[in-house]
Amino acid sequence: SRSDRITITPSVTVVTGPRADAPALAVVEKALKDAGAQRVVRAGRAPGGGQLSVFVDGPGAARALTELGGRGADGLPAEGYALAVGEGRIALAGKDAAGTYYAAQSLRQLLPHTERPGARVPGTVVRDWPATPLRGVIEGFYGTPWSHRARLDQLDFYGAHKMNLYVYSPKDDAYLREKWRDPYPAEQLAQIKELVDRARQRHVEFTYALSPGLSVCYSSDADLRALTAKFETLWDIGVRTFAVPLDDISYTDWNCAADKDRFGTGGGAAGAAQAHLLNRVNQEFIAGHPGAEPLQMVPTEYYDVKPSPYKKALATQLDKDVLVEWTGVGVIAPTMTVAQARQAREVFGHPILTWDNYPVNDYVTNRLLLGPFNGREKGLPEQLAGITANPMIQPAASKLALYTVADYAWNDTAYDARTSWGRAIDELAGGDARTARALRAFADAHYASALNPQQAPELAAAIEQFGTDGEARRLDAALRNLEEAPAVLRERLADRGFVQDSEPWLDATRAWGAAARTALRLVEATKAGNGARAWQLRQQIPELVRTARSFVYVDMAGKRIPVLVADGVLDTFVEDAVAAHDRALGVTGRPKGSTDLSVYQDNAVSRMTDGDDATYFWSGAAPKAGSSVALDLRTERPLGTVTLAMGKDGSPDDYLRHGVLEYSSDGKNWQRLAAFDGKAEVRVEPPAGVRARYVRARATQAQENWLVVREFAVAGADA
Ligand code: LTM
Repeated sequence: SRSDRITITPSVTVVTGPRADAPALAVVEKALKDAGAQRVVRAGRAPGGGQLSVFVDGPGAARALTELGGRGADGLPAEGYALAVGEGRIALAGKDAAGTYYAAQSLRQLLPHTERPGARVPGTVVRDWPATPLRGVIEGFYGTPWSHRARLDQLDFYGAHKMNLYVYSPKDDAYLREKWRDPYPAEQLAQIKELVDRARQRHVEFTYALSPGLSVCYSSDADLRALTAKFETLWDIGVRTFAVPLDDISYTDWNCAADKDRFGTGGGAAGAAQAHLLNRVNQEFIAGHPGAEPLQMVPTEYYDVKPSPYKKALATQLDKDVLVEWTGVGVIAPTMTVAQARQAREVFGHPILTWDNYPVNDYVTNRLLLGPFNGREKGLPEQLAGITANPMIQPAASKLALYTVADYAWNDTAYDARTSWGRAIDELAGGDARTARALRAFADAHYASALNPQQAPELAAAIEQFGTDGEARRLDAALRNLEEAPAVLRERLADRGFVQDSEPWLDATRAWGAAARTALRLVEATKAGNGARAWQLRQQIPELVRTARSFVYVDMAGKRIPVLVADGVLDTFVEDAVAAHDRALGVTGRPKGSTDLSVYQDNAVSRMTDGDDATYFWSGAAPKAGSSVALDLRTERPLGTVTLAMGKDGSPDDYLRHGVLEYSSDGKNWQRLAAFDGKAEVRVEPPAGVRARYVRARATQAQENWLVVREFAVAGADA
């Protein structure tokens, strides 16, 4: 918005207003030094003489902002800021202290990284403010809680990305749940204080969340006193925001006779009992502590917007100023819409803070979730008191996704998931192109989740392109980049936490890269009719795949969990290469399954063709009319009996309620074989003479239940 440039001079003067935010000043001064300034001094006024002057808040900044074609911070929403660069000056002003801090963070992003003075910076004028008041992270997962060091690092990261909330709620910290009544050992309290202090320096609100639901009596005076006494110890070390999460407890285990006498049983009673306790906390603790922020709570029914006696009790009986957390529709919500958020506000009757379960991976500990925050409708932040994201067990590896969450929460209108993801990668790579290329390949191979149904989109596109143009060199370059990415990251990535977090996935990525490159050579040798070479490569593949599948994540219980890398893409590519070689040898091979439905956890579509009735494909969403699962028999042949075995123990209703079986020679034009309705086990004998390469089961109506397919088979197809 300005055509001039400024120069970072060797000496820079920072002119501050009387109440300029100290953390903001520290960010400004460090950013100037990182941009080549050798001396940064504070003074009451600008010295002139060609030296760069930086005005932070106060009348100097207001004047400079006006002169540079901008406006001051007056009239902006809370935490907004104005920033201008031009005519040998930089000026920044915040609506409040946090606003000034965010102006400083934006300036830091604008300035280059260089050791020498003289860098030129393009002029600009910015007015900026957040889309929603609360933006942050809830450490709310099951599994190994983050380390103290990792938490300090996270708080720095949140401040740098304009996130202002951190909720301390790890499920496996006993002092927060099982031992909620017990006071902290002094050492642990001292560490929490260090977090509270660091959070304050980063303009992050440290929220202390105590979860008494496993053993509390909501009507008990003694339990109220235990809860508020624990809060009091946290208040004394500087905590000003408190939460009472009541998720993941059940009404049926609610074992308090006094509560039953007073409130009865069931959802409505639980809502009333919880409202009773929370109102007392609100009135007797929060209201009695001037400076405390509004109380937050997580309801027991946090995952939908369906009216219920429980929600009605909360809506009508819980104090109106309590913030209610909500995960969207579904515990892991693939999408979140403005209409749903409005419904949530209505049905819970309170301001809503989302507890967005992304990129949390405690339910898929075999995966890293490195894709962007996705599927959240623009306009959502306006409906909300704020957005908090539940991260992965791996703190540093969560930063890619959290960067994008911060981006969305600050400015959803301008948010583009892929662009933000690319920026997150560049930032973490510290501007080093080689590291960025490696990190992008690695993150692409760990992209899929409920929010990002497509696995490894860039690698999948490269494989598809190879299928079209047969350019093996190009695909080999992509696979080599993936294979080498772990070594590059281990050597060059500045964020060592990321490397540490990703260890087994780095090992597995290198190994899958090697397996896929061998598979590519096998494809080429098969195509070239070089039987001896193909046979030699083919023999290497089982061991390469075994190695790739051998790397494990060890959870806090010591369980060894094999990790996944670009599953459905790399494994399929290797399987296809082997199948093509089989065909060249005149062997048909196992049919290949596919689907247009997303996959729940690691219940991959390949499990419906593995010949094992105990494993299954499980969709990650309910089939719509037209959704299908399909088999590629790999060659056209007479069709034997078709078996479609759906549903499973524990989920007997997860089957296609109304569907048709169809067959095709080319995968495009389909003929009907049979219709089926209302049964999980389907067996069809095709008329004699029917030949096909493809068979599919297609839903003819939308349904509520998800789909489990244990086995989908055509007799005689598994040669
Ligand atoms: O989502 C909520 C409110 N509670 C738990 C979380 O602690 C857990 O991390 C996520 C993901 O598994 N699911 C929950 O239900």
